[in-house]
Amino acid sequence: MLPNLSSLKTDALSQLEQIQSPDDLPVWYRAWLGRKGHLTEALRGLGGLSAEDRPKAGQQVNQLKEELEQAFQARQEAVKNLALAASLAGGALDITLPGRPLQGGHLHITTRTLRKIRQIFGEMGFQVYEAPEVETDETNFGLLNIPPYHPARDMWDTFWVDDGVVLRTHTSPGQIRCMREYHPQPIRVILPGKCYRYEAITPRSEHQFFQVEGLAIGRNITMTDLIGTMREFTLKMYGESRRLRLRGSYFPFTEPSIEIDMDCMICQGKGCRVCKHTGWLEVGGAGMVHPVVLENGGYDPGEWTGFAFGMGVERPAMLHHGIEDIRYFYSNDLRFLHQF
Ligand code: FA5
Repeated sequence: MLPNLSSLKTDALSQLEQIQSPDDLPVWYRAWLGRKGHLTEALRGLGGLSAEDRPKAGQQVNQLKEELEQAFQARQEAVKNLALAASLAGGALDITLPGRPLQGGHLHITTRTLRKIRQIFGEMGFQVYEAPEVETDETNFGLLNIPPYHPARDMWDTFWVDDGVVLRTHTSPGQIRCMREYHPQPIRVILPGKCYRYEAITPRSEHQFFQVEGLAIGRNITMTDLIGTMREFTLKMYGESRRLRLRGSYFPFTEPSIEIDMDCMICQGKGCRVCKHTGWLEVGGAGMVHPVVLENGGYDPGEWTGFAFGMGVERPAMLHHGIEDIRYFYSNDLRFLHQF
C-alpha cells in the first residue's frame, strides 16, 4: 500500500522549513531520505501495487525524492547564511583587530652560510666561479692527478651517470675548468657548489652536500698566502678569538697538502662531545696546487704557483648552530627551517 505522497511532501517540506540550526539538517535527512526514511518506505510499498499501477507510482515517488533532495540543498544553503548573519549580528567579527601577520619566507640555513662565505671571500678579492655538477671522469679525477685505478680514487665514493661521466664528488674539478678558461691570467676565485658521494647516510654524512673550493694562481704565491687566507676567513666566519692548527695531509692534487683545524667554538678548545674531546674542529683540506694540475690547467709550473682549499658547508654550519643531524638540511621540515 502506497502512502499519500501529497501529504508526505507537505509534511516533509514544512518540517524542513522550520529548521534553523545546521545540526538539525542531518536529522531531517535521515528521517525523510535516509535508508530507513519515509520515502524509502514508500518505495518499498510499490511492491504491493498491481503491475499496471506500479510504473506510474514509481515515477511519482522518484520525482518526490528529487524535489526533496533539491529542497534540502536549498535549505542547507539558507541555514548556512542564517548562521553567518547571526554571527555577524552578534558582533563575532571584530574589525578593529589587527590582521594576521603574513608568514614570509626566508633563506635556507645552507644559503645563508654560503652567502656569508661568499661575502668574506669577496672582501678578500675572490670572485665566484660556477662549475657543472655533472662532470667527466677526466676532470673529476684524471686531470687532478688521480688516474684510473689510482688507490686515491677510493677517497671518493662515486655516482656514475654514464661511462666516463660522474656526479662530481668534490668541487675540485672546477679548478681545471677555471684555469683553462683564465689561463694565462692570475686567478683568485672560490667555487661553491653541490657535490655527491655514494656514501651511507649518517648524522654526519649525506650523499649530497655543499663544498666551497678556493683557488689562487699567481707568480709568487706561497704556503704563507694560503695560511693567511684561511686564517682571515676563519676569524671572520667563526669569531676573532679562533686559533688555527695545520696538519700534514694527502690530496693527489696538492703538494704539500694540509688539513686546517680551528679550536672548538663550543668548548673553546677544552674538549667536548662535539670536538670528540680533541679541542679541534676541521675547517677543510688545502695545499699548494700540484705541478701536474697546474700543467693540466695550462699554467707552466716553472713560472706559476698556486694554492687551493676545499671545505664543507653543512658540517661547519652544524657545529656553529648545534645541529645534530645533517639530514635536517634536506628534509624540508618547517619546524627545523623556521629556527634560522
Ligand atoms: C675534498 O673533497 C678535497 N677536494 C678538498 C680539497 C680541495 C683539498 C682543494 C685540497 C685542495 P674531503 O673529502 O675531505 O676533501 O671533503 C672536504 C669537506 O667536505 C669535508 O671536510 C666535509 O666538511 C665535507 N664533506 C665530505 N663528505 C661529506 C659528506 N658525505 N657529507 C657532508 N659533508 C661532507
